[in-house]
Amino acid sequence: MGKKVIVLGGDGFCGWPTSLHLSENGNEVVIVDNLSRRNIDNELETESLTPIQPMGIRLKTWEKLTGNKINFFNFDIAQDYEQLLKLINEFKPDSIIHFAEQRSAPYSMKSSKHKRYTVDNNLNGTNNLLAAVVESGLDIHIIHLGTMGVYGYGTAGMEIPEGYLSIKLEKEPGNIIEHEILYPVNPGSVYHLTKTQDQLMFAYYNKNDLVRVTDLHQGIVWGTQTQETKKDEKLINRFDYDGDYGTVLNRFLMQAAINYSLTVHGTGGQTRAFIHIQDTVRCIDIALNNPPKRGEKVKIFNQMTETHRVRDLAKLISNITGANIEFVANPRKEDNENELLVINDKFLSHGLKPITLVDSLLEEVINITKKYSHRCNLDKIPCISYWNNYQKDNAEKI
Ligand code: NAD
Ligand code: USQ
Repeated sequence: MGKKVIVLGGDGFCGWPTSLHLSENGNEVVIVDNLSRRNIDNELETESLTPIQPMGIRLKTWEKLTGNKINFFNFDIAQDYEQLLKLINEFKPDSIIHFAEQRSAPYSMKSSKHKRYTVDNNLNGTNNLLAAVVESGLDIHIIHLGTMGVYGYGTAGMEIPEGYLSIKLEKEPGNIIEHEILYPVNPGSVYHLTKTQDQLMFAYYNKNDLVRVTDLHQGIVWGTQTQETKKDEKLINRFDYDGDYGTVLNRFLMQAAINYSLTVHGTGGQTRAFIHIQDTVRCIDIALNNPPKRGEKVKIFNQMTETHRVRDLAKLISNITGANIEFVANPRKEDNENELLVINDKFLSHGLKPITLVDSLLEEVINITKKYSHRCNLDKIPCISYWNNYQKDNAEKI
């Protein structure tokens, strides 16, 4: 049976295709978004490579195609607590899916203004949501989009578990005590720092108020379209390629399409976790239909399907497209090389059949990056947000 779902951040890259997927599957969907992501594009003087439509056109197109109505509310969940509470009290959702955060690591590192905005927006938004769910008295399942980055990107020397780590401590000789703790956090940017703090808020409200929470530790999302966004060009999803919001794989695909050298940071030895946008929406559907019980601790899933080293990704794309590879100074403070092994058994055990990079790369290049390459502004490609003055000076020397 369909559920009543509020999607916070439903105009964004992950939120929009998720809203359509859940609507297609018979759920009653309401979107909340303050359009801050579109305003940030105005601030940065860039825009999505794909021609995304205003919310009104997106929703009318969807209703015309499917007969399904999605209601939209434009307000700020970090500032407009009363409006959020009123919506929850009136709509009485079964679930709330929380995408509504500032999600770019480089944007969060641009200046103290951007650091403060990211912290204010992300932490207030998450706390407002949790406080409103408690104040409503309703037993609502919150699904949050967290990040693999909470674990940090050092070499753990072990497989990264799904959220929790079992530890044994020798209190005194022969007396071993066992605990299960949240995996120790190690954020790499102010943005990632907010996600580590989100985790604590979920753990606290879950313990104190028995709020049911699923936290999805997602890897880097690549690709653009899903089965639903492909139905009409007016439903097209956003594609960020600029130096702040473009993520590495989508940037490389776009760069290959316009014969721009692939911008590998440093040695390209950073290993990261990835997932296709179509699998993101499937995973959220699985999470929606497998909620934790009341009183159960926060359910954490690693939402990723494969890991790759950045320079290997560049080589793969270069082999397919003939693109040149350029090793540029790394604007970030991060390990040059790291190993990454991740457990993702929970989604696989629920039947997820991952879309792999090798199978779908070419489709993305032909149908998206080549098709819309005329919309690309070359000046917006370089990453010019530096993690600290050392990274900046170092980049300027090269
Ligand atoms: P996005 O910026 O495209 O979408 C976020 C949406 O939330 C935007 O439409 C924005 O306008 C809205 N929003 C932000 N703050 C808000 C507020 N205070 N009130 C109301 N609306 C607000 O980002 P995305 O790529 O869709 O990411 C969604 C979530 O998934 C984020 O929390 C992000 O941390 C997480 N995530 C994304 C990726 C990725 O590769 N894109 C990977 C892992 C995790
Ligand atoms: N990189 C390059 N060249 C580029 C761009 C990036 O080499 O042109 C490198 C970066 O230095 C980094 C890696 O690629 O080592 C990943 O960078 P990214 O921008 O693709 O991803 P990241 O900053 O980690 O953030 C993205 C999303 C964020 C999400 C995160 C998941 O923006 O919302 O939380 O992926 S994860 O990486 O698993 O933490």
